[in-house]
Amino acid sequence: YDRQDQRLPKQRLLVVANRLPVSAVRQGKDSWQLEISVGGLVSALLGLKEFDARWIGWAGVNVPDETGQEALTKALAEKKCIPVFLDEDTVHQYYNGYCNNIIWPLFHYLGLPQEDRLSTTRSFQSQFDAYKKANQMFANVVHENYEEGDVVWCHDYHLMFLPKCLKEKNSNIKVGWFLHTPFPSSEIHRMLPSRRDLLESVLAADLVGFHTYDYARHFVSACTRILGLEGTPEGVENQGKLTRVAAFPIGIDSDRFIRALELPQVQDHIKELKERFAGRKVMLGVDRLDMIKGIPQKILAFEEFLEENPEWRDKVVLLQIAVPTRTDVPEYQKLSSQVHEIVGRINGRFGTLTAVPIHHLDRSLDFHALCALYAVTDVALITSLRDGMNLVSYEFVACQASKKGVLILSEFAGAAQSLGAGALLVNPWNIAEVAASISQALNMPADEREKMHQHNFMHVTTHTSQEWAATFVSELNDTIIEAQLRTRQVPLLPV
Ligand code: ADQ
Repeated sequence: YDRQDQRLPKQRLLVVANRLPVSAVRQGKDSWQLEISVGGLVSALLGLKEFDARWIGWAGVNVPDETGQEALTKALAEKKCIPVFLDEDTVHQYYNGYCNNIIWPLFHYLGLPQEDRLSTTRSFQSQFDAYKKANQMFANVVHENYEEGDVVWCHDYHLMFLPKCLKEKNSNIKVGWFLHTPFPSSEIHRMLPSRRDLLESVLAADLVGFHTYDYARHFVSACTRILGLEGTPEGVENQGKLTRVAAFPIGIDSDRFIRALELPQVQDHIKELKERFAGRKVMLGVDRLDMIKGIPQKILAFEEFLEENPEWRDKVVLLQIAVPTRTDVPEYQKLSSQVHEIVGRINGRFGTLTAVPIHHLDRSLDFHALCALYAVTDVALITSLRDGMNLVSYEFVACQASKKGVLILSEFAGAAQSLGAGALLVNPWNIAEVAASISQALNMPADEREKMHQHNFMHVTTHTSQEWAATFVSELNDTIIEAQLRTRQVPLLPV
């Protein structure tokens, strides 16, 4: 299949992710408003233009009645989206419970929930049952929409049970699974009571992908240590079946950002921001409000920097844009109040009647406003405690062609492996080190900034989300052809 050859039909792709790229808001009995969701997965999958792609996922809303379901299905069809309807209890146990309270923190090295241990063990099982049930519901919708030859691409930790559900019903379906979070060291993964089931199910896929080589290696070690299987340079071998395991570092649609900077409304916005912050260096953080993003640690490091460098106090501003997510989970509510409290304290301590050192916004910005902010930034501060990749670092670099600002990046973000040589890498837990990096970044000579920027810009513009998706799908097709050749024992070359 040659993607360049326009005469060939585009490859049909069923992209399955927990959430659709749009969220649905009910307007009436049978009318719906669709809003684009914010998040790394949505941004990344904008790179699927080369494919005839359909999305399958949950629309983020409970729709118990048939009239509502029919109307929503129709509205979503226009966006090539197909809904999976999950009831409230399943969402609570599967999504809030097993996905967000168990797998997400564990895969980011934040451990398992510890309070009320005995009841957690019991509820753990019911949450896992709900997880399997939800995955089966996704599988049912895939089967209903599947056409022969389709590639099914399953995304993320919510759907680790899906490859098995798909293959059980139809072993010929081409199934790929990609993880957007880190895959932790096998020593961490083995804490999961359901560790075997999840690994075995993922192995039912033909191709398993991760952002970095390290995550892929951790996955293979988990399979060898926990399942006793054999790891090979290609992947994992299970009873004669090879599951390919490889690294596919994600990227962004860099052209979209570069082009946006030329738009008059973005230029106006840039002008406004420059006037607003004239005479001050701009530091920027853009994150979903999540404990993995290390927002409190970042703000404390900024405080330490201001404490130690009084000459900078009225010459620098930190803009922290933190879009709230998972707002019904108590830990996230706690995090939000913690961040507000620290910001209030620092602004009280170092602010003046006319200026404050930190502007903290807890909301989502539209694409053009975000591009303008990236473009006026002098230093981007990304201090994730763990992060699968981190696309904000890529977006910042794409918008910095004229400013050539500095990227301070956590060594625990997957992006540190691709942008590390063009960034100041930090351990986000080491507040003093982050504070020192802020000082180094603000004082960095122009030629050094230029060199670091060029390195990153080259990477971001050549490793795009389009390239990422095309490589994954083409590798999946190749894997299947190789497997067919192997099992039918067809000689590769005529003898
Ligand atoms: P996320 O944890 O969501 O993604 P990230 O990769 O940084 O993290 O992507 C966030 C996306 O949301 C970016 O495109 C950013 O522009 C957007 N965004 C964040 N805050 C915003 C705001 N306030 N307003 C508007 N837009 C905002 C997960 C993993 C990551 C991995 C991605 C993709 O956790 O590690 O890089 O998936 O695989």
